[in-house]
Amino acid sequence: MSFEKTFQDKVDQDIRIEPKDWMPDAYRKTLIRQISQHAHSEIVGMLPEANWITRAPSLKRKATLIAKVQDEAGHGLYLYSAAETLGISRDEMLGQLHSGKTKYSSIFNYPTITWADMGAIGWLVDGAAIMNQVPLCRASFGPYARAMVRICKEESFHQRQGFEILLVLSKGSEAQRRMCQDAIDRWWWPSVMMFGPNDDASPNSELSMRWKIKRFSNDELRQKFIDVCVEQVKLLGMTLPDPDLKWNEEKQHYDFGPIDWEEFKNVISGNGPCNKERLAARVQAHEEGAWVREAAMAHAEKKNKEKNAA
Ligand code: BYC
Repeated sequence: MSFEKTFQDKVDQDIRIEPKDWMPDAYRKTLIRQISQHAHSEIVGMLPEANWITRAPSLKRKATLIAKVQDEAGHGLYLYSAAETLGISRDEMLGQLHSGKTKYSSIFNYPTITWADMGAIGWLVDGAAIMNQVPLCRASFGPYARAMVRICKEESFHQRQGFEILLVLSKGSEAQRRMCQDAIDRWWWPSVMMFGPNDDASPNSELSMRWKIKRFSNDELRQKFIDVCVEQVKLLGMTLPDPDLKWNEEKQHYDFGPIDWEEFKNVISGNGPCNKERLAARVQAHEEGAWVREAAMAHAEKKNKEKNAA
């Protein structure tokens, strides 16, 4: 039996592929692409929220937001580790991020301009992330799937804390209610775009579905997300900024309005509202952290020498 066939048989039988197993080059390549971009999204995703740590409206809110941002760093680390098992180094992945060669999620190129944005990010952005990531817990590549289990548990907490921020604002003063609606209006369409291009314009989907990296298509997940949000927004007494949202009895799903794919393309090609700012902040943090990496290496080397001398 060919290596290729043994591999596909395992995938078809839902037997996990592990780092030392034989795998097609294209499978390895697409996993490195997806997992590293996912890791980058987690660490770039820390930036818009970190922006509000000093301005959170209470000590409790500040503590919760710090914990959430810290969780995102942890997610990035699990994911970089999972990608490293495929034979790429963390340095190389970070180099690709900093040079603009690899992408990170479009969503983090939008600004966070009011406190309500922390609620909208938790509810909508983490909500979209969960919808996309729960199926990834069953991805065919073992290290990725296992990393996703813990990530999803934490994302689910993030989503609830975001919704609760909006719930409090939605019951507040007129100005707070306006702030809540404004944040939903600004984050809705970018969140809908997070799922990626329509299925017929998604070049990676066919193979990723065959290899069970992806279990649902971009459009299927987007539809599920929209269906859930239409119900949840009612609890806030707010609205979603789409006049075309309408229950479709035949499909048993909500119809929705056209997505601005021009905007999406612009954002993923580096021209969104905050792309330059986000990358500059990442590069600066990396450069300022060089001494920590050097100190850790020197310490490891010293310990190694001591061990060898003993
Ligand atoms: N943004 O063929 P397609 C988070 C790219 S972090 C930018 O459908 P695929 C969180 C795509 O990469 C959320 N680029 O691709 C963190 C491809 O370009 P390349 C991140 C996008 O891979 C902190 C091209 O468009 N989640 O949750 O089959 C705080 C064609 O697309 C986007 C993940 O990364 C986008 N939105 O499907 C809070 C999940 N969409 O790579 C929350 C893991 C598409 O060929 N990733 N592109 O140059 C995935 O599930 C899949 O990679 C995607 C795209 C569904 C995103």
